[in-house]
Amino acid sequence: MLIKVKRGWELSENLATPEKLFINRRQISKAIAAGSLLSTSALLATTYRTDAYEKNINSPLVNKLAPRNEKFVLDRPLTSEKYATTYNNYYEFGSHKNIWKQAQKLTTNPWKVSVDGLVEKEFQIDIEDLLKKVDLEERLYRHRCVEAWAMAVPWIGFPMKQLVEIARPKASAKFVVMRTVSESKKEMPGLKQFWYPWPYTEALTIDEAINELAFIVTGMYGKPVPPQNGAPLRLAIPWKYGFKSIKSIISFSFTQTRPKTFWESLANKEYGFWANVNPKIDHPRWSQASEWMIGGSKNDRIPTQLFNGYGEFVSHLYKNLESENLYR
Ligand SMILES: Nc1nc2c(c(=O)[nH]1)N[C@H]1C(S)=C(S)[C@@H](COP(=O)(O)O)O[C@H]1N2
Ligand SMILES: [Mo]
Repeated sequence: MLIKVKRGWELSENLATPEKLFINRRQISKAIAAGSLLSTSALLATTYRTDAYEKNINSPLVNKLAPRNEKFVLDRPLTSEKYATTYNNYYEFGSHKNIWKQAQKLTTNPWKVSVDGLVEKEFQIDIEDLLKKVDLEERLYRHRCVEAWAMAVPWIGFPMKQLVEIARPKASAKFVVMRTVSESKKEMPGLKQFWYPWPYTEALTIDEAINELAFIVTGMYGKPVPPQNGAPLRLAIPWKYGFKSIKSIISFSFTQTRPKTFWESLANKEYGFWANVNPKIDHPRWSQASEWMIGGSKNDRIPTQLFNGYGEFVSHLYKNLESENLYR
């Protein structure tokens, strides 16, 4: 079998399909010896996936490698796991990209999630019990950081709509506000930066939260999501800038009024509530017209798309909101 990849850091979408888990490693070596274009890093990524399956078959966070939902397709190769898990934004661990080592200190077991505010009945639930109530699946999503880097990731998780159904919000609830764990400055030294409005919070309207794209992530690359990417529970909201995809969530609070979230409190001219991706609306300090893929070169630009290319799923949500600052 001949596997072509464009660049070393890219991994063809095919390589991540569950069937390919069972590629015989000797066949791969032979293909390389025979001069196919398979690069070392693509080979590694395939191996990761095989290992992921073998090692994590019993983790409730990935449920034997949840089946892929084929509805969500990419227009570009997957980012290799190495880059997606070592180039991160997670300010609780530090205000730079290289926080992955420090993040290993995060205690994620046990993990409880609170559901409160305007719901029929407030409750707390252990993540293992929550996972028994939802259906895990794999989705390939693009991710676009407001800083103009991007990635394409195979997430495992469940539709946020299922969480909203379990929460049973009252009719008066209009927003769902989420909060990141912020218990320990020892585990999360970034919390010592007192000028940030900790804890990290983010929010969506209920209509956004029940949109089929809104996804609660528990795994990536066939494994439980690692601490640096938001273990054990984070969002993936692919049509909005990355800061909306809050990590390591400990509570879902239902409210009637729109909250001021972390980044909005810090710099409301730069980071608003809606934060939908739009190549035509620049950040006050840089252009949003294009993006670069992590693992690649900053000079290798891809045009950014309205709603990050997910308009068919979400543009209707914003029809009557033209007076709002929807793209920042
Ligand atoms: N709690 C918390 N969640 C967060 C952040 C953060 O600093 N803290 N950074 C956000 C930003 S700006 C981005 S781009 C994504 C990055 O996710 P990744 O590291 O998995 O790529 O996480 C988002 N979620
Ligand atoms: Mo971001």
